[in-house]
Amino acid sequence: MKTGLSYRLKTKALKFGFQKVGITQAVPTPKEKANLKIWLAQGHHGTMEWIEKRKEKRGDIFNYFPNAKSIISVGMNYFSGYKQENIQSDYKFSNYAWGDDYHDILKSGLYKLLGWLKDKDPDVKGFVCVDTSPIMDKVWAQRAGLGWQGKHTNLITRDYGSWLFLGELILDITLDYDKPFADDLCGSCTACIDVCPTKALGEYEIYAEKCISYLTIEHRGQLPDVRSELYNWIYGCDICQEICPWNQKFSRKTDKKYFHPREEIITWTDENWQALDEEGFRKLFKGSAVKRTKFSGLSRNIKLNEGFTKPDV
Ligand code: B12
Ligand code: SF4
Ligand code: SF4
Repeated sequence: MKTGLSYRLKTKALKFGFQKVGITQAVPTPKEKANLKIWLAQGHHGTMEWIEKRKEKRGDIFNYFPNAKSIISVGMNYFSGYKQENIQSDYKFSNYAWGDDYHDILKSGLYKLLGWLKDKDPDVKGFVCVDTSPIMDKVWAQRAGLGWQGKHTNLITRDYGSWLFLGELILDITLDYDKPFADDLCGSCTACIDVCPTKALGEYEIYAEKCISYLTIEHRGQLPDVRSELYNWIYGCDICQEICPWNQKFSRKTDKKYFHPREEIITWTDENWQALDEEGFRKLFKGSAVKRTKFSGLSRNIKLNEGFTKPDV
């Protein structure tokens, strides 16, 4: 119904800066919960104890928000059009962190949406989630019809590829629901699995403990001598998404300048990165998601990659 609340919420979400939006019913997710538990039991979370600690919530939305009825799932395109080749340095830096912190940007749009709804019905209760809440963003996005989880495990959309951030507004009211995205458009392709230099991918499964993104961002403290395993990446890794035909064909440039690379990301040489100190780190990454590694994490990654010859991947 084009005049109903659900329709108006979706129109507002698009107006507040999201490119993709869908609504799904809050339901138990026993299959995903079971997969999560197996994945944890096999140790694929590495040292990310925070996933283990809140697994009951992550696997079952009602353990997080008992009155949940509906989930509005949103996606925001962050593809800036720049490529790794545009970066002066041999060090590689994941494109999702080139600009401003996506958590703040998506949350601001979702709070606007909640505010708009509360103006109509002050009794509505809602939770805004972006990445850090103990729920599975990709699972809800697929159920809300945004796209499918590719073999590299990221959510891919037909119209933007996978360069999208995900977020949710969980509500205690009933809405009209979209159809889940039922197709798996990976087909017989295995490009992401084949290209991953550390063999961190099975089909639709990630062994995070081997993933460069995990090693450079999430692993705290000293890394084993993984010089050759970081493949020059000093923050995150984009290899499996760069190779994906859906990104090669369907990425669309965002006009949002806050996702474009900060000037230093493009112009800095290896020597500039090697000379980065704590004060410089704080200035350069103010308002950026890179804060997560702290200075100690990023400088550890830079040191581990020193003198490493750029491989052909
Ligand atoms: C933990 C985490 C990581 C970990 C683990 C990655 C992962 N796939 O779980 C690490 C640090 C490695 C990571 C890396 C990245 N991340 Co991350 N991450 C998360 C986080 C916080 C939780 C994901 C989660 O629940 N993992 C648990 C595992 C079990 O889930 P899963 O891999 O999706 O597994 C499902 C299926 O694969 C399947 N499954 C699992 N095992 C098996 C086994 C078999 C045999 C089968 C058939 C199925 C199966 O069932 C699971 C449940 O449905 C989410 C935010 C959130 N709250 O959801 C962001 C999130 C997934 N990350 C995101 C991003 C952008 C990245 C990076 C691209 C960043 C970068 N450039 O470096 C990389 C991508 C690496 C990759 N190939 O996935 C985005 C992805 C957006 C999108 N379009 O999908 C999210 C959604 C954050 C956001 N809100 O935008 N991330
Ligand atoms: S992000 Fe890099 S290391 Fe991790 S699975 Fe993808 S290609 Fe492999
Ligand atoms: S590279 Fe191929 S298999 Fe991997 S996610 Fe993309 S389409 Fe799917």
